[in-house]
Formats: sequence, C-alpha cells, structure tokens
Amino acid sequence: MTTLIRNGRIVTAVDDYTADILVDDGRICTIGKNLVVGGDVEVHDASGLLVLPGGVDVHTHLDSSTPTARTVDTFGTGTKAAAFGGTTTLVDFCTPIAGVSPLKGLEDWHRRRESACVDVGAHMILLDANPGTLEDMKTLVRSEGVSSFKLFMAYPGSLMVDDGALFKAMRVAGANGAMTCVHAENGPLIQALIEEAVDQGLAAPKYHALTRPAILEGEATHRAIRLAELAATPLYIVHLSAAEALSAVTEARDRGIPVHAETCPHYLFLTAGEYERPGFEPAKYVMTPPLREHSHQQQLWRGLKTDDLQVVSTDHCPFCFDEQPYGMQFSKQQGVESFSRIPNGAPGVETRLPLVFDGAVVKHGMSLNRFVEITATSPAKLFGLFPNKGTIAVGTDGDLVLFDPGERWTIRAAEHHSRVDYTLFEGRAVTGRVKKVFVRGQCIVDGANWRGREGMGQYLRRGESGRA
Ligand code: DUC
Ligand code: ZN
Ligand code: ZN
Repeated sequence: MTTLIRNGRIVTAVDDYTADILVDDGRICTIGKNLVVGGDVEVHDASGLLVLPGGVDVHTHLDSSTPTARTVDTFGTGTKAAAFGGTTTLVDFCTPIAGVSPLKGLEDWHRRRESACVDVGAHMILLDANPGTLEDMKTLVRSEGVSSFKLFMAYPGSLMVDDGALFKAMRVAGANGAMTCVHAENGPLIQALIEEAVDQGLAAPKYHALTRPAILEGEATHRAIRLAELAATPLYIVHLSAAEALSAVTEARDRGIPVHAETCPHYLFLTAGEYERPGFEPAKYVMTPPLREHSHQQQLWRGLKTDDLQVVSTDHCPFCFDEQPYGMQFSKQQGVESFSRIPNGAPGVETRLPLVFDGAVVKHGMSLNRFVEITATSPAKLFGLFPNKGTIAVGTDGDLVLFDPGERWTIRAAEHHSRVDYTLFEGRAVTGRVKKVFVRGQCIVDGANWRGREGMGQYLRRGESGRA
C-alpha cells in the first residue's frame, strides 16, 4: 500500500521542516514539497500537526511472569495501548524460567509475541551465568538479534545474581556486540530491611519505599559501573530513579566510560507523597525502584538536559488493582496483608509520549528535537534499531505519529486500551495529543478509531547494542 502524509511539520532529533512524506511498501520513499500522487494513494492531511518518528519504548513486560504475579497485558493489548500512545516499537523483556535455557525462553516469548500489533524486539533476562547460559548469549546475539541482557542485583533468592555472575555475563556481552542492562539496587540489604519491617508488623504499601532507600540504588549503580568497566562492556542502567544513581552515571560518563541510563515518566512526575494516599491506594504506586522525594526530580531533569540520561522508557509492568482476567490472585490485592507481597510494577505504555511532551517541552522548555531524541532516536540507536526505527528519512520504516502540540486533554484509565484497571496519572491534564499513528505506512490509529490488527507487528532482529 502507498500512503501520503501531507504538509506536516516533520521533527526528528536533528530536523524541523514542513514537507510531504510518501510511504510505499512499508518504507519512506520520498520526502518533498507538494508531492503529486495517483488516486490509489491513501492521503492524510497533517497541516498544523507535528510528524514525529514512531516512539520507541525499550522497557516493557508483556504477558510475563514475575516471582509474584503475571502481567496483565498480552502482546495484543499492550501493543495496541502503545500504538494509541504514539509508540510503534517496543523492546520487551523475555524472562526465562529459572533453570530453563534462555534460548528456550525466547522460543516461548515468540509464541506470546505473535499477537503484537506493532514491531517488537526482545531483551533477554539472565538468571545465572552458567556455561550453557554464556553460550546461549552468543547465539542470541548472532542468530536471534537479541543484543541486550538484563541482570538483577536485587531480589535475592529469585532473580538476583551475585557480582561474579554479573561480571561473567558482562564479559561475554562486551566481547559479542551486546549491552548489559542492570537493575541496580543492593538486594541483600533491601532484604534485611524488608525482614526487619515485617518482623515489626509493618504492613502498609509505603514500607515498600521505606525499605528500598535511594542510597542503595546509588551503591549498586556505582558497583555495576565498576564491574562493567573491568569487563569492558557498555552498560545500561534501567529505571534509574535516584539522584545518587545519576551521580554515579554522570561521573562515569565524564571519564568516557560507555554507561547509559533511562528514567521513566513516573519518576519524573510523581513523588513518594503518593504512598500517603488513604487505604490500600498506594499499592498502585508500588514499583521498583519506588517513587522518590521531589528533590530527585530536579536531578533527573538535569540529566535529561545534559545527556547523562539518554532515554525515557515506561517499564510498563501492569498488574490490576482489583479483579482482572487472571483473577484476584494476580492483582495488587495479593499484598493487602503485607507490602512485601504486592506485585512490583505499574502501567505506562500508553501515556509516555504525551506526558513527556507536556512535562519536557511545554513545562521545562526542552527542544522538540531533544524530545524526539529521548523518546525514539536514542533508544533506537542504543539498542541496534537505528535508522529503521527512531527517525524519519528516505529508506527507513514508515513508522510515524501525527501529534497535535496544542490540544489539552485529561488522562483517564477508562479511555485506555491496556487491560489494566488504573493509571498512575488519573485526572492529570496534559497538553499535546497523539492524533494518528502509522506502522510501516499503515494507519493503525485514527483519532479514537483502531485500524490495526493483532499479528501485524513484526519481530525485530536487532544489530549490536551500546555501540552508538
Ligand atoms: N524491575 C523491572 O524492570 N520491572 C518491574 C519490577 C522490577 O523490579
Ligand atoms: Zn528492574
Ligand atoms: Zn521493568
């Protein structure tokens, strides 16, 4: 099919101009003024709108088991929600079952991924660094296009690896064109704090935050950086929330070490004050790391400005607050008796672009180019997807978003497309709204209308990560 987008203001990480874009057979074939086309072309008028590269969200957990629960979005529902939020590419975390090989884990992930409506790549989570796992890493990079691996420094007894295993995996990643992604919190110390709190009968959701202090994120981030330095691997700190962690990243980057980091909208816009909500409501805000005090936000905005933070991703890890398709045992209600049993994670895949546009461009004076860079271009470059994803240029995929920079609207979970039953941002008014979304030239979101279909998303075999 052929699609023409007329007269939009095209914004990439480096460009800003008005032109027409012609997409043929999935790829942008011409960009120019007043393009003349035949009658069989679908034409969309973008006058007064921004034309942005489709958003790239490199941190989601769709249809995924965690130690305590299962995330509620399938690839079908999660990617539809992403599309309505202007995101056309996801890199999702594949979590293998403990003791099962990562290659087998990827096979299972592919079966679930078949319902995706937008294009999806995979990061692999590693639960050990046994010889078989280290061999699988090489196969994953070379044959499967999985060029990033996440390891946990938190959750002893389930997801955590020790420093030796982390280092071994880092060395293999570094030597094979892959990037190591790290969940940086000091797991054993947090475990001790949780046990103390539980022994004292402290049960409320706010103790999730009080047992995961920022200083322990800072310590683990510093340690991960030093291990990565020794292992000579590019490092990516996921879901960075704390000023202490950002200073470790900044110090390393100033020394020229290839350390990268993302933060998430909830850390930019919400604070630990949410844990003071009445009743069990604060459970909605139980994600890891937890929300921090307001002072951390100033540092995160500073990091986005100075490029010490390169990416804003969502960590979309949705669990319902109440009843849901998998039943109550997989909802936030699991933790009514104790904060330590609340599933860790929150939704966000549908609200990233408008929230960041409103917060960054409208309220913090960030340039449109930098907005595109942190939501599309940098994540595509860091994770081996550029230039097909993350920019607008002749020859690249026709993944495009028509965005109204002036429309004011209010975020409501009832209008979302995810299966989750709440949003962290209920009732928040934002300026800037996604109007139309195209995946490889096909219009899949047209205002409130869905024109996509499950199964149309393609698997993305990625090139090397962390070499941008
Ligand atoms: N880490 C994530 O990346 N997502 C959800 C919970 C966690 O610990
Ligand atoms: Zn994590
Ligand atoms: Zn996550």
